[in-house]
Amino acid sequence: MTKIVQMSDVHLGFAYAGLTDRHRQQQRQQDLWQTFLNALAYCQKIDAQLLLIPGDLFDTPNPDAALVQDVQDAFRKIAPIKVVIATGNHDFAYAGSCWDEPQKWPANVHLFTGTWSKLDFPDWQITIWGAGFTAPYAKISLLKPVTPQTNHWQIGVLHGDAFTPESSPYDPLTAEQIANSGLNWLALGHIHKRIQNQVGATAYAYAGTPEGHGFDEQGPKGVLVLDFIPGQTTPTVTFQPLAQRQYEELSVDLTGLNSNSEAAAKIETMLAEKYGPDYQRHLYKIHLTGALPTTALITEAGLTAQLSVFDLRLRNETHLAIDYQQLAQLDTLAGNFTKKVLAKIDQAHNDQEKAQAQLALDLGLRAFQEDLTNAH
Ligand SMILES: [Mn+2]
Repeated sequence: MTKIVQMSDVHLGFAYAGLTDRHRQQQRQQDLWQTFLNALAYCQKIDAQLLLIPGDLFDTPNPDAALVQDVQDAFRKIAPIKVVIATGNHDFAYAGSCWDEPQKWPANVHLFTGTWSKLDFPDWQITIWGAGFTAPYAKISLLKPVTPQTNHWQIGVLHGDAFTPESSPYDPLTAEQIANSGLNWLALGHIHKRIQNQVGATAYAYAGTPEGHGFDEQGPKGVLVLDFIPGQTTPTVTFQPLAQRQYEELSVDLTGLNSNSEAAAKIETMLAEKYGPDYQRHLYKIHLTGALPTTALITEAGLTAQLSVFDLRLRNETHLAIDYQQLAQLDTLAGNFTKKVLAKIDQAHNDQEKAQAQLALDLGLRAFQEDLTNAH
């Protein structure tokens, strides 16, 4: 049996500029590097023969020279594990790029930096095929069909877009093309989400990024372990989580709660239930929903101060527990104000306008606290 690890879209050198706090930004850069090293250590731990990296190992086509050297050293240390890299749209190969100095890459590393070609591993009954980006775009597909062989694995390593091939400038790969590729397995990079599929006799997967880069890359992240078992036509695939931290987005209903400490307690309980006792290490975007009592004193700053998590973004979508329609009938300042703003909410052109008007209504009504008490 041959054991292969598939990892893609690491984007080493990514700056995490979305985090404004410098320390958190640095921590995330360390996390990314640590996950890369952990993935290599994991290959050793499970005795993998090969590590496939289908593109975007680096975040840019001209990564820092020191980073490139560190990556080369890290790969050298895991020999005799073979590392097979295909360049992607972010780290495409060009004359003078880091890929262009083969003598600097350790002997256990093989690079696909141009047109479709192959690499034979006769002892393992494996041929690895691949191609690499040589520019930010590859409008014509880089994949070429190969001849299937019995008792021999044909494996492809490629950066490309199998999801919107009709319009993609990133090595478009149609289902038909993959089905006719003659490959048993196609290791793909480009989509940062973990996706596994099969068309015809060819199975393929995006491992997704091993460490998220932002809230558009949520949930557990890691690598794929591929077990090529004699007698099977496609490998057995297992997901191995490796990310240091996760990006998570959720809604918490604060209906009836009165204080920051009550709200924080409810959120903490929910996070511990969903993400385990280690929940504090993750990054959260939390939508606060529900109907708050008009007497509630819950503030974004106060709640943030009481919630100890690595990164927190709160979205206030709560409203006051008031019968707005009933209030709008009253000929009072609060009643007339409510009537006017309800009309604005009604006429809002989009959700954002609607949310803004709702917020204005609730802020205004808090100012009319006394009238509200009379109205109930
Ligand atoms: Mn990528």
